[in-house]
Amino acid sequence: MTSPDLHIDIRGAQQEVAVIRLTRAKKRNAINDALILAIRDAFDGLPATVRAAVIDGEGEHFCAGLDLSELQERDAGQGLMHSRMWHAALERVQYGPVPVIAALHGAVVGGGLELASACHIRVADETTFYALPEGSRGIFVGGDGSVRIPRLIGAARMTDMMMTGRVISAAEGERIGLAQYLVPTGSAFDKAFELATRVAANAPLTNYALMHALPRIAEQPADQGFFTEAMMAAIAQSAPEAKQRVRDFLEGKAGTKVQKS
Ligand code: 1HE
Repeated sequence: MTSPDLHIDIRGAQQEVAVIRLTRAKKRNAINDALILAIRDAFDGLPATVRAAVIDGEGEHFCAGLDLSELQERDAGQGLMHSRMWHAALERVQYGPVPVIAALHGAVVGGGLELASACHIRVADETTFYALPEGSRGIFVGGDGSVRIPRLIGAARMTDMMMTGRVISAAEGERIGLAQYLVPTGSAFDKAFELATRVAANAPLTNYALMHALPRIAEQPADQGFFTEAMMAAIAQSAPEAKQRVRDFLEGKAGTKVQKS
């Protein structure tokens, strides 16, 4: 499924980065059914040469969440299926083929925050603000928000956002864990792209472990987590690429030392 509201651009030579852009600025990148399906299919359709992705939004805002104009006519059964459709799409973001960096600015609200929460790294510029207006619209989150957002900021903060309509500023969002990076106005995309380029140069198996093993290990009881970690570590270090990278360090090859930034 494609949508005129989603633009995909593959950049770079070897380890490519996909730039996935919401292009529905007139409606503040509100996500209708066609757009959520296009987001789902965008990740499945990425060429194997792509190693990381950046997702951002055209115009003044990252994303105004669910397209409320489509909400009016749904009954309970349709509402259930609609929410499950969002789950399937955002599952492809979090557990898809490549790490995804969100470049945030302006409104990151409702389903927009759910989309951002499914990404692996969030970079926010100073215009960013976060809200969950579902509370004031008489609805509930339906795009994995009740699962992913408490894992970022805790259930108490999410309850506050939904019950009181609290709007979180860019600075506060970085402090409480909604974004890992806070950057000057207008520079979120550049920073996200720079990070994606760096992430794309990692060994693919390391990125795979971070995307697929780490969140599962974090949910396991410690004893099981330790065991899963050992299995993942053994698989990762057995890859020829890992052996080469370690050899490069031991031979003092340029650019492999940890540097203070
Ligand atoms: C929309 C939507 C939308 C804008 N659905 N059409 N999300 C919300 O409750 C957030 C609703 N939106 C807003 O609060 C504001 O639009 C913004 C703060 C994001 C931006 O404000 P502003 O002044 O720049 O834009 P605007 O004038 O409010 O909106 C411009 C147009 O976009 C306008 O349409 P127009 O035809 O009159 O030009 C708006 O109607 C339209 N628009 N946001 C539909 N969300 C998986 S479940 C997830 C549940 C949720 O996400 S609920 C939260 C929904």
